[in-house]
Amino acid sequence: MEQASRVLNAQFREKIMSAEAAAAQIMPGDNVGMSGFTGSGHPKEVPVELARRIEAAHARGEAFRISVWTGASTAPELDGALAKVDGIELRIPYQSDPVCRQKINEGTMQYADLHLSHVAQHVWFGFYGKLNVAVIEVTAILEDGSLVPSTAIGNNKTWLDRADKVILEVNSHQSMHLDGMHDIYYGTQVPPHRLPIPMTHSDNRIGIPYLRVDPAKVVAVVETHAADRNTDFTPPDAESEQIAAHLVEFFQHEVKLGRLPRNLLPLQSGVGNIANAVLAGLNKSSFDNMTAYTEVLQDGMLDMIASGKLRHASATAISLSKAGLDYFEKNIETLRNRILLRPQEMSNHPELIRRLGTLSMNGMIEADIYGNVNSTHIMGTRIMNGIGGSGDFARNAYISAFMTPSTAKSGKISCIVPMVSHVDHTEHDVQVIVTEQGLADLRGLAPKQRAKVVIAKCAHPDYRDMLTDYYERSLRESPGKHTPHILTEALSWHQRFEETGSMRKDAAPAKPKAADTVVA
Ligand code: 0RQ
Repeated sequence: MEQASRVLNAQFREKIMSAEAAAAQIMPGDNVGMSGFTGSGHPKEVPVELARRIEAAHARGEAFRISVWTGASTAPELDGALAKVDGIELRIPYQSDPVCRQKINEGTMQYADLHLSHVAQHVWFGFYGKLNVAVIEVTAILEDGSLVPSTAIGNNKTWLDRADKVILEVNSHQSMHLDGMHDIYYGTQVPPHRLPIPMTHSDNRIGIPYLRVDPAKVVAVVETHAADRNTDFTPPDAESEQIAAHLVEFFQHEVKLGRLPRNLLPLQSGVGNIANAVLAGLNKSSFDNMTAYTEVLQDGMLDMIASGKLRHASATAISLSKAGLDYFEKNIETLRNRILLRPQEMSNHPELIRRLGTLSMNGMIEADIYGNVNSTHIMGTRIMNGIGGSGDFARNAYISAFMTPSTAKSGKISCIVPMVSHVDHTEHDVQVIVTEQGLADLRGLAPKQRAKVVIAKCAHPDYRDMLTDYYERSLRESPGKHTPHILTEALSWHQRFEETGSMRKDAAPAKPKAADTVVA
């Protein structure tokens, strides 16, 4: 069906062209700032055409790679398409695409894994060089040239302000109901001119509903009609339900002690199935009138709004399943005053997270007995996704919790280890660790006290004795008794997994691969 054009401004209408013609404006070596955050609001056509162009250039033997800056993760038609043709030189600040991950881990793509709150300000400071082009999806361009943002804001404000050239994708698939649900704050300054951000509650509006752009910089407007990634969530399994139950019980306990208000404090929830299960658990709990100050609004939060448990949610992106999107469209009149989308420099701002006092709940890959957390690297060297916003929240939250099942890969990996193989969140930023086994409240505990609680509450029974044995021998043999370790053994569990496919002590050694055979 022919869609009515959403480019309502005459000056912008003159710049409408094909995605192919727009992609031709991007040059080898360019730094390109694209929209997109956790599979929503990313440009749908220009990156695909750019990938074709890059592929053709490579076939002619010409070098053509760009650096891709976004809000967070995108989708196969952006990260996937560009990575597949080896078109990305450097990727910042977060990704979760399988092809990207493969290229990064095989060493053919550079990836700088950044705190999401750092990105906009570092670009303003000039730390990453010049931003040559911005490619931004919007929902509509209004008569006066204002841009109605899409399902994700991410770093779009900064890209539009800083880029030399701007390409706009106007996606008529995005709901016009989004108009009015955004809050773009234009008051940020660079030091020494910074002022306090005028927000005291998570539902405060402090900006305007529209993005703005200097029309002189806009080199192309492309009309698209395509859906976001809209990934379906698997229903909560027993393990994630247990994790959720431990957290709900912990919050109830904190309320009883008067350390949390009855409606809690603004919730921040990470991405993925466990995070959704925790939200489902909160939705079934006795808590009411809750709020959220988070990055991504997933189905779990929508369900909480629908049930009336969540009064208001502030985020930078809406990332829903198809069913969630359907619900969003049908119930927009109720939802519109309960959701506010902000730039990620606001959703992840340390000043605001600290002031509002969020309850932060993020996934992790592993934690060690002293409470250090690895969120990003498999066996210490292979990137999974990235730190995303977890560090912004962990360091500044009222309470920072990290959660994981106690084991991975059918029990062959313990997610509680003697020493993490990569550190994203240090012991200083981790107050609570939760697995299906239980919850370790580490607040105010010294390292040796922490180790005992983490092993007792969080480790899987199959690994508890091994951890206790390691800890007790460390206590005897470690030269320092503050954070005891046997350094030659601290990472041996990971090494054993690499060699045998299991962290268990009784694991049979793997057969040597042909390439590993030593020829005398
Ligand atoms: O592997 O994909 O091969 O099945 O890691 O693990 O259990 O499905 O967990 O989807 O909740 O993701 C930390 C990655 C957890 C996520 C992480 C293997 C496991 C599986 C995924 P398969 P699960 P989740 C706000 C906050 C950082 C960013 C963040 C993440 C795969 O939460 O990216 O928090 N966090 N942002 O089998 C080896 C271990 C393992 C392991 C799990 N110990 N060793 N493999 N796996 N534990 C949002 C944003 O910032 C945008």
